[in-house]
Amino acid sequence: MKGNITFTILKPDAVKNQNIGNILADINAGGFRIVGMKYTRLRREEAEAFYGIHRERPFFKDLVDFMTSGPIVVAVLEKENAVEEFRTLIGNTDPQKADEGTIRAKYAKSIDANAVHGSDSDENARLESSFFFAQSELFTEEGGVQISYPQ
Ligand code: DGI
Repeated sequence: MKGNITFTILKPDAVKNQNIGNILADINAGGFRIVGMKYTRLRREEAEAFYGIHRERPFFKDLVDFMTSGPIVVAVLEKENAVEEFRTLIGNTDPQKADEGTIRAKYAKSIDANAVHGSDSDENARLESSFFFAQSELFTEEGGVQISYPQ
């Protein structure tokens, strides 16, 4: 069964360009509920850990530099089939290739400054949520905490 939770980051470019409100409006209009949200900034070690899977890629240093360059908004979102639905809403990693109307097509400038992150699997959605949020900081539709984190 597909999970109903995904995790997003409104990246430093989205914050700098004052697109927090626009992007959150698109997220709500896309049928997602906000389950948890924070305004924060990544330290270098945190960005390296979060993007650890890309450690060997040539763009890793640029990615970490960019993700630590300013404040971000992190959020946990709820919708049926959330991971896939959210990736459709944000569009291709490269905004030049993103479908018209998607968040990246509207608000991203380049493949590295691409406005938003969206988890790529249910497992990563839980893992990434647990990176930023305690279970007690997440509020599902019924108001209760519903996300079970891996031990
Ligand atoms: O899941 P996505 O964010 O769509 O894409 P991903 O998991 O493949 O890559 C994570 C981030 O790394 C992406 O949002 C931007 C950056 N990135 C990915 N591929 C490239 C890249 N940055 C540069 N400069 N060049 C790339 O080819």
